[in-house]
Amino acid sequence: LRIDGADIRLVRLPLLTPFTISSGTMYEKLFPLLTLKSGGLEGYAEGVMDPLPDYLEETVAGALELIRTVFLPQIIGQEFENPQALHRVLQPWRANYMAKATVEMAFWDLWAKSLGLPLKTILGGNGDAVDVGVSLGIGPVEETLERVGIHHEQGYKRIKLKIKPGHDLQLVSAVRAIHPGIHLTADANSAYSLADSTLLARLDDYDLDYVEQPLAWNDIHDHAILQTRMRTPICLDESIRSPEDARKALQTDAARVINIKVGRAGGYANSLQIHDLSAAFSVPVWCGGMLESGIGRAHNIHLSTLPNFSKPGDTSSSSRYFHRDIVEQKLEAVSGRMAVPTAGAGIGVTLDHDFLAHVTTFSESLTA
Ligand code: OSB
Ligand code: MG
Repeated sequence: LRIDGADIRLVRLPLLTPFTISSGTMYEKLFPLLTLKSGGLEGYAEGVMDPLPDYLEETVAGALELIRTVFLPQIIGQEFENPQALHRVLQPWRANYMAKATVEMAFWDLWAKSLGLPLKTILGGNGDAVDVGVSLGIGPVEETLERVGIHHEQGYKRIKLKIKPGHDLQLVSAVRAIHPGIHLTADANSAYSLADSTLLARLDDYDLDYVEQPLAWNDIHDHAILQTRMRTPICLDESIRSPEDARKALQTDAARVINIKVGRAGGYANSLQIHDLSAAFSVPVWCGGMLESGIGRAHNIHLSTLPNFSKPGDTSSSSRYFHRDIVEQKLEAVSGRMAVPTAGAGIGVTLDHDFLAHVTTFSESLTA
């Protein structure tokens, strides 16, 4: 499959409500949107990096520059037999997993379309819908309790609470008191250190499915120590970006659950390996999210159909975040299930070009 050209856009989508995690607040979703072209076909993907290096170290500005000036010139006009061949070209560059993922994911969509198959099929997945939960940003406890009630009522399969120092045990205990039976988790986005072990171990009283990324974004070692001090399973998100990261975490019991975000982990080649390696260690995985638009959500849903994605993902209804999305299909959960999009082959969604033009702040086309 020859890559004839590409469109790279910068898209700015307003968020319906600000989203706060331990490291900061997002007021809008700014992301690079990539189209790779071959013949009459187009493959799509979006980058999940933030404008500022607050979740991980990549940034929108840095990634956009790297994709435009290094990655795309390297692959446009070139022939790739399959996505692994493209992966081998990008893999030698150090880190920059989110920028690499953007390019690789768009190629997987393009390749699936060239074969006339849904993306899930070439990834090795099955089924027409996946289980999903919601991720609730940091806010007043009363308001969070109300939102938990609404989403539980809607049938979401798991509620994830964002926590940070000073906004943790009291919140989790208040939610658990009202909802003794629900699947509940907490995500700290790296807000704690080993010095907080005693506090973190008190989460054991609330029967969480897991606690997500309590310690540093680039740590594995301290998570292994923390796991010896608490019963609640530790789930790693930020720390797992490659199969090597996953192996080290699995071997040392630093992760009893892994959150796979294909956009964080360098793309599907890495994500599939992390998925398989976790399965070999009997460690379940689930599909995280980064408040993606419909393009990234469609990718996430297809990935979630793989067999070891045995816990609910974070791909909740698009309408929770955006008043209008850039894809023509409605990606809405029904009773905690998200249907796999099927509008054509590949990721199964199509761009709403009218709306996209309104929210595009930069656009460039490259050809061979
Ligand atoms: O850690 O999973 C995270 C959003 C932005 C940055 C980091 C995270 C999140 C979420 C939201 O939890 C998941 C979603 O609804 O897309
Ligand atoms: Mg997380």
